[in-house]
Amino acid sequence: MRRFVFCLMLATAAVVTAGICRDPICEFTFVIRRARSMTYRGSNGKLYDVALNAPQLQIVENSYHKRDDDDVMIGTFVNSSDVITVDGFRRNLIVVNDAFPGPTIEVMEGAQVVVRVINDLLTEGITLHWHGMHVINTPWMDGVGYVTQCPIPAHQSFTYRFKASPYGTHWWHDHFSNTRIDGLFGLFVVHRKLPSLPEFLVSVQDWYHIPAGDGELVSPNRMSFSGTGETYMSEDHRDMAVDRSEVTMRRYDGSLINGRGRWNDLPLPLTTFKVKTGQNYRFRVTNTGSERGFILSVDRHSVRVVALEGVDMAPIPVDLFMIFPGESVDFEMATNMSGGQYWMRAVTLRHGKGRDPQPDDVINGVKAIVRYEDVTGDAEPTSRPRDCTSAQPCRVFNCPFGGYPDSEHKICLKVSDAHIDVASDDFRTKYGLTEQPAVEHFLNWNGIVGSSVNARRFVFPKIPFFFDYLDHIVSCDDQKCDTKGCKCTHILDLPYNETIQMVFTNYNLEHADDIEHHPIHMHGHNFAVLAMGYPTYNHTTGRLMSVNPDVACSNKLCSKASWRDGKTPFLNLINPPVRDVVIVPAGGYVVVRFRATNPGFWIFHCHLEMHMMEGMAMVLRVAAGRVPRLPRNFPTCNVFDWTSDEFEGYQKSSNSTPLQTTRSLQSTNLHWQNSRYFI
Ligand SMILES: *[C@@H]1O[C@H](CO)[C@@H](O)[C@H](O)[C@H]1NC(C)=O
Ligand SMILES: *[C@@H]1O[C@H](CO)[C@@H](O)[C@H](O)[C@H]1NC(C)=O
Ligand SMILES: *[C@@H]1O[C@H](CO)[C@@H](O)[C@H](O)[C@H]1NC(C)=O
Ligand SMILES: *[C@@H]1O[C@H](CO)[C@@H](O)[C@H](O)[C@H]1NC(C)=O
Ligand SMILES: [Cu+2]
Repeated sequence: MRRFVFCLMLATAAVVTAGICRDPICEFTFVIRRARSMTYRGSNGKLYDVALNAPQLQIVENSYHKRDDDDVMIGTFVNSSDVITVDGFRRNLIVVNDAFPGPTIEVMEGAQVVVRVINDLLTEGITLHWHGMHVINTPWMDGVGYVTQCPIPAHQSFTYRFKASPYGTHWWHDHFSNTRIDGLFGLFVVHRKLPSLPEFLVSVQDWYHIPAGDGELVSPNRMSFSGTGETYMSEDHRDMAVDRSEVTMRRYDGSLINGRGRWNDLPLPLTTFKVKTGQNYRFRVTNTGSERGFILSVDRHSVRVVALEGVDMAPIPVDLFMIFPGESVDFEMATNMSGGQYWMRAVTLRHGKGRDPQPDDVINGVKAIVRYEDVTGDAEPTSRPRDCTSAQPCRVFNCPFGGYPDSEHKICLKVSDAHIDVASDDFRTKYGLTEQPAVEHFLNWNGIVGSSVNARRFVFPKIPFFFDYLDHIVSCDDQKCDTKGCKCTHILDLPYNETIQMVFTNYNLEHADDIEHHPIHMHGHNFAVLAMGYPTYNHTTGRLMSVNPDVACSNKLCSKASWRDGKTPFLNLINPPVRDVVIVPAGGYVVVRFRATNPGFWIFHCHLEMHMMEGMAMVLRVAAGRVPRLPRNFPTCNVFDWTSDEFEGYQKSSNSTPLQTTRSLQSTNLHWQNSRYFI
């Protein structure tokens, strides 16, 4: 089976619309199963390990297949397109329709998208979330385990059906546990009109050599039963960014562009984008990774950021831009070189290690190749990144901090420096920019009491919110939460069609050293980004000095806050950018506004996988009275319990009464079964 990357490699300069479904109903079937990288299935049906014998892949011995057994396959060379190479490390991963990453969906805005999901995993339940889709009128199609649906059990099937809206650069991924980081994801583009430029889709991600389940098991920060901490670095060894924020606790293993990278510089195939001179190209980039943001650039080319999550912005010329997990950034690039080949670079924010990070020569990242037509042969680019100088400093978009040390000659642009390309009256009404917000919520996202929002670590309900969930959640004890922190099912009510202003803060006054930026993702809505406030930083070292003074915390955990002296900072109410993920700077804030027009239960969370799993999430209960009814036969999942008397009653009566269904047992004993949704 061909992998997704090859579609990209074959894409040429012609405007590629072949992969776009233009029908009013677009149907897909996803068969999800586990596989292993760096293995090859022989024509004899056996699965063999392969290794690089540069430049080819060769079948090698392992404990099951030995040359001594006269296995004639050992030592033969295989075509790399028949092997999921990834970065050359052999591990258990997830394939969808035999592809890693999973298939891309490309449809026109407004199409009905149908995805039949067949869960052929051995044991795990899954759900698929259509990241960026608002699933209007069908909020239970949002694919969030125990929020909008029961997980799809192993060996079962579930069909998602929703309207492709809004248009943009999106993706889809598991949203029950953390299997998206094993490969259960793919890209998802919704076109408003057929592309006028040739396009490339780019997935950039960090990649770990320990499967997701094992990674979770050893995590020292789980909601319960903290693990032993292998693959988590002590503070002295953690990757730190230039402002001294922590990149992540997780040990770096590697990164991939469209599923390809190079562990230990193994000369494995990289993703190649074939271009022609004198064209304009659109690259739609999504960070599909779990923990690390990336800084992207293309050697010898300057790029224009033209869209965020695929929503068009006034173009911003930059040399580099950052992209954090969950975010999408589209850029355009003119191929104005006469020929040759150039590196596309994606490097993490690592600047050094430990609490006092000094720059070293470790560069964590991955490359892809931009290759002009004239290039033949196998040689790779020798291009170098542009030097940033005082005469010609580099412009960097989407910084989570105020700036770099002056000596680096890099100018930071905030996401709020972007502008929507057409700021119509409709646009301003849609995002509530023409009126005072009905409510304003301050939400503090950080690790102040473990990963939390306003010191509340999210506990998932035991049944999805579309059922009678109230007896199956852990209510928040506000007094306790605001003084000591807590674990609870944190719900925020938003009234229908009101203008909501939110201030995402990231203030950790308790541990001023513990700083980290969080990409916050809202389901069901996107929002206008009206302002971003950075902390102050030292222009010599680049390090964070003090938190932004605009916000005043009323308690130590900063779960209650307000504008200092009632003074709101400058808000762009004219032409702000719109997105559904935004990075919240450590020691700073972001102000967003939207209208709560989509009734449902929407999870709202940090898109760093570990933080999400550890409780940095909450649920927006939008227009509770207007939430649409579930469709017939929507699957239920139960908390089953019965008393010993009931049990004994069954023992006694079982000889005399005919077989009862469990349904009649449950409906007499568990009151939540009386839900109007129960079928
Ligand atoms: C490897 O497979 C690809 C895709 O099927 C094919 O185009 C290519 O010619 C093959 N290479 C070799 C050396 O057989
Ligand atoms: C290509 O365009 C970039 C950005 O506008 C410019 O800096 C560079 O000099 C151009 N290169 C050539 C060969 O024209
Ligand atoms: C929401 O409110 C706005 C502003 O009052 C109004 O223009 C719009 O029609 C309302 N939308 C709905 C769906 O009620
Ligand atoms: C910035 O850091 C440098 C080097 O550590 C130090 O000398 C200087 O005093 C700092 N500046 C401020 C304003 O703290
Ligand atoms: Cu986070």
